[in-house]
Amino acid sequence: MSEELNKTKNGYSADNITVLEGLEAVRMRPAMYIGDVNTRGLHHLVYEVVDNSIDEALAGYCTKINVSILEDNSIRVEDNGRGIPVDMHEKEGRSALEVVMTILHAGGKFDKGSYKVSGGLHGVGVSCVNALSTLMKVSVFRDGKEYEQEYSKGIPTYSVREVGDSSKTGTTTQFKPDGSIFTVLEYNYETLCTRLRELAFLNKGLELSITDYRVKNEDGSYLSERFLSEHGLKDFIEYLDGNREKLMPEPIYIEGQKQDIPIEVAMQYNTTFSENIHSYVNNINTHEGGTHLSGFRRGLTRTLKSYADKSGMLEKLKFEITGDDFREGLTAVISVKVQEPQFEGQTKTKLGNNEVMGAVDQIVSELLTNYLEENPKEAKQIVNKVILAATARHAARKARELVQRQTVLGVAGLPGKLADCSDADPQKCELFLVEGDSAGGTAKQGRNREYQAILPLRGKILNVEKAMPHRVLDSEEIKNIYTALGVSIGTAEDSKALNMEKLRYHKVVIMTDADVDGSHIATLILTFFFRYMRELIESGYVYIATPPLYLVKKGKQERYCWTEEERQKYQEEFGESGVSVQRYKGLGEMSETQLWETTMNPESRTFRQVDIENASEADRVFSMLMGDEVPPRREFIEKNATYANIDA
Ligand code: 0RA
Repeated sequence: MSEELNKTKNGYSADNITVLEGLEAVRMRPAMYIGDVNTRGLHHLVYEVVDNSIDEALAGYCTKINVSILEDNSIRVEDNGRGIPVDMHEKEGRSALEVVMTILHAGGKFDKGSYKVSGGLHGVGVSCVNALSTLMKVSVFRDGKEYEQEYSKGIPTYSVREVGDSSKTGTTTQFKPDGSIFTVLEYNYETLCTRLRELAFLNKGLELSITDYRVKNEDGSYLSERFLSEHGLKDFIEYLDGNREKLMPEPIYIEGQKQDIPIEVAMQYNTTFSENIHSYVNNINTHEGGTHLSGFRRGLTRTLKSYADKSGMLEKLKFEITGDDFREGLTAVISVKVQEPQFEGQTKTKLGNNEVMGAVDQIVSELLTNYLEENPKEAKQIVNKVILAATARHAARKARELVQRQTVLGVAGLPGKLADCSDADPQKCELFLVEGDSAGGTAKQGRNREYQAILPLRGKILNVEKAMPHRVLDSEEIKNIYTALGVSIGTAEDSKALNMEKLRYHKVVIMTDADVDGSHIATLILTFFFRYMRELIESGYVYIATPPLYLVKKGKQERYCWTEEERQKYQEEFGESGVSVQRYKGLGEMSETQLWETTMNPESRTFRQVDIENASEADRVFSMLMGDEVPPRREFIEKNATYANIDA
């Protein structure tokens, strides 16, 4: 027990007991505080610490934040802010620094009502990160001095001490996540880059950098990147839409303050058919939208509608224009900073504050009206785009009505190619989307027909990124997928609304060959789910099967291998002579028993669950993978391909 915790006569003061109980609670139920104890939670620790530095930047005192991944997967976050105060905290009877680092929700004690707006995972504060770290060290530079304190599992190992003189100001926090809590301890450089890049766009002028001390470049320097955005959300839009054909030379940019709420919006129309709106509150992505998003939609619809009416361009149109039509091919980012945000919804990512709706609506209406008046050429292009969208939607509705009528009349039924399972409980049932009829046949033989259904897909499905919505609905293979699932992919109001309660399988498994074509097909299917059935992914129902690449055999011994390294290892464990290696080029080369054992049997298979860690990045990557530009796609594939070596 540390000296700090033994300073009262009976060993513990009431305050200390509170601290211990707080830390204990976090360690007992970490997932309640940080979401989960897997990769996601591990990375959230970093975001939590960075958020504190972002707050200091929002207060106007910090311009640089640097994140380092150290060799042992410890994390160091440095900022050049004022430094966390180290003086005695009157009420708590200990250093303010120690209070911040050890007491749950301590953040608010300093900054309530002043400037603290940035996110945090659940606003739990850095003390949670501390509680979940075997080691944490904070160095504070202020008042011409350097101070420090260290902790183990959240408990100080010594009182705040002065280290020496220093002319700089700032805070440096270093921590090592606890291996007895987290299932994964390895940090992913790209994941952290994506969040830091996003933060740079959301906080223009703030410099964020990252260095990975585990990886050296060819010139001996460490892998590192620096993110600094001069134009904020405008740059964000350029980044997101880099691979799409734009309708106007520059994004529309709206910035201002209404009712003390800072509001920033950037938007751009492109020639695609999807709507990509990303909304943020205090730098947190509000996946479920909320009042700021509603305000934006209202302002946008009303302003464009009124402009289009006045322009006379709608006169020849024989049907009504709906809100959806104004958002087809629109990429937009909305960011608001709210003092006391109320988060609602299933994942607590829906803004509830009512006052924000009017504020965003007003500012969007005002500034967009100005833009349309000042840029008649762009304005006309937007209205034309809206008319095109309305026309396509009209056609799509007719196609959909036909499908629905067929369903009612029982004409459509389940797709003929579907080998369904016998159990009717969606929770138990799995649907395998299999590349090709031949592999489909093997899978049918190998499966457990009680709860595993097979739908063979003929080669490449339609690239939905490039097709009009009514063509998507009409495409044979896509129709097979959504009718097998039992859901329709749209209603007249919202082309993305799913009737999930009808979903027939709670595991939808993409099973393709382990080669370039196979991953292309998997990407096409994922793109379709992402654009038209996002809820399926968000609910955690989408999986990717991982068939093995090799079978290494010697006599009666057999090993399946999923990587090149595994193959080498087993070839050497088995000894070189008399070893045979079978390379599976496709699912069809496996016997039904092999396919069952390696890829389909719940006892032995490995599925990768698909999730959307970062919606804006997922959106960008899909537009790039499925778009027209070749160089960025090639670069992405070279960086991420697992199969490149064996197909070469
Ligand atoms: C409250 C007050 C003051 C600084 C901070 C918080 C602060 C916290 C963090 C966390 C990471 N980096 C930080 N930098 C600053 C300063 C009050 C003052 O100096 O008057």
